[in-house]
Amino acid sequence: MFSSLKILRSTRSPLLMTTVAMSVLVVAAACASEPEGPSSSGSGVEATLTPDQEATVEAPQTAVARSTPTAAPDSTPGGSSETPTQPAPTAEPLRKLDLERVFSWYAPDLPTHLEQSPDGRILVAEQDGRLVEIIGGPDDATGSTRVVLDISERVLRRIQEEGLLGFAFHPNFEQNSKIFIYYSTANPRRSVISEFTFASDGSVDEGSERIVIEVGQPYGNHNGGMLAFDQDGYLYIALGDGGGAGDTRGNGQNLSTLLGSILRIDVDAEDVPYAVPQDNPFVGELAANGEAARGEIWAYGLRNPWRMAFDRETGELWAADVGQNDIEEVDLIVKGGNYGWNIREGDICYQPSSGCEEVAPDDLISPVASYTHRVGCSITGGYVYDGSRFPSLRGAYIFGDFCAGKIWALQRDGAEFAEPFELYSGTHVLPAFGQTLDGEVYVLTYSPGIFRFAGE
Ligand SMILES: [Ca+2]
Repeated sequence: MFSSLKILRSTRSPLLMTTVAMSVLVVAAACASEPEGPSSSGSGVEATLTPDQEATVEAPQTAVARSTPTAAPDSTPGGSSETPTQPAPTAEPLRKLDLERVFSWYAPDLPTHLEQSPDGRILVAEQDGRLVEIIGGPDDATGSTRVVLDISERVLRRIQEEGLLGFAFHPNFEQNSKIFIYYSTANPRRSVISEFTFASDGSVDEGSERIVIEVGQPYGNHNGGMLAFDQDGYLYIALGDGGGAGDTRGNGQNLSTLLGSILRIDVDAEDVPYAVPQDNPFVGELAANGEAARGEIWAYGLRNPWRMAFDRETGELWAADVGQNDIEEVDLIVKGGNYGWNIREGDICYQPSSGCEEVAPDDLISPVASYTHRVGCSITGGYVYDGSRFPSLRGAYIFGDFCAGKIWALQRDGAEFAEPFELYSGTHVLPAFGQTLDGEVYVLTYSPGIFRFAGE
């Protein structure tokens, strides 16, 4: 699969810079926005819904009976040598659910991530640069919060897609108290992934920062930002295409740049900030431009993977890739996979806008589910539900749309994916989800507050 890298013809052409009328909705972190930077049209804000689009309610156009993306024979998601087992199809039908507010005393300011540490503490990332611990249970009437880290001084959030965008606890957190954080910073504009260490008082020692990797960002949008560790202890980093609109620099298909990719690195290597696992797919390969491929890349052809997560049971990696003008997509990420951007948006041609098959590699991987901008504006990836409160959701991938306020469950039967089921439709702005150690899924909103499913 990886020895047959194709040399792609340059297909640069003047971009169709579709300007979509703004709605009243806030454009946020994950929204598909147009250039912010040298070639900016000035607004930095686009691709929200027009009022008539908002009024359109229809079932998402989905990928029914899609087959599982195939990887090289020696590859399994997460790098494990074991064959993932698929959860048995649930016998219980899905039903519409409500959302109920939890941790009611806490209204996170622009939340981007919620995760529970291996020792049981629930932390929320606030985009301006704070890491907040929630003290108290979800059903408690009162509780408190504690800012365990505030790096807002070093975090850049000039536009709404920048900021503190993700964190992950080291797999050996209980031994080493390490946490990894993704944030945007300036001069030059770049993404920083750093290791920090908790102090004995339970706060994060701001002075403990060890920079693991920095990635230059030509524009402020499309930063990805999710961090997650696989079952082998490697850190995965979601990066967008560098921003602007339409990926004019071709980063999505360029294996010699880290942009437009999901990386897999070893953060525990001795004497170096990080190491490249030698079983990564592009180690020693050449990019189409003749330059060395970046060995850090695990998968590519991504525009702005806004949230990714491992299935705790199978080890598979799910990602939601935000579309440009038309298609929002859910991808099952496999080793070496090329997810098509900017040749394709979803599984339709983007550049060239027709006949892209003629220039596309034959191994582009289609989304396992997708919907159009008639349904929403910007996908927000979630988690494979692994909790006990809603047995019917077990094994389903939960995701939503940032501005449409909809949440879906994507079920599968082995390699076949069902049409996503609309679990919830409301007015919440949905920047992110979170999952706790018990497998329950939480919904982060700007409403404000943190919610969970209710009402089954
Ligand atoms: Ca794609």
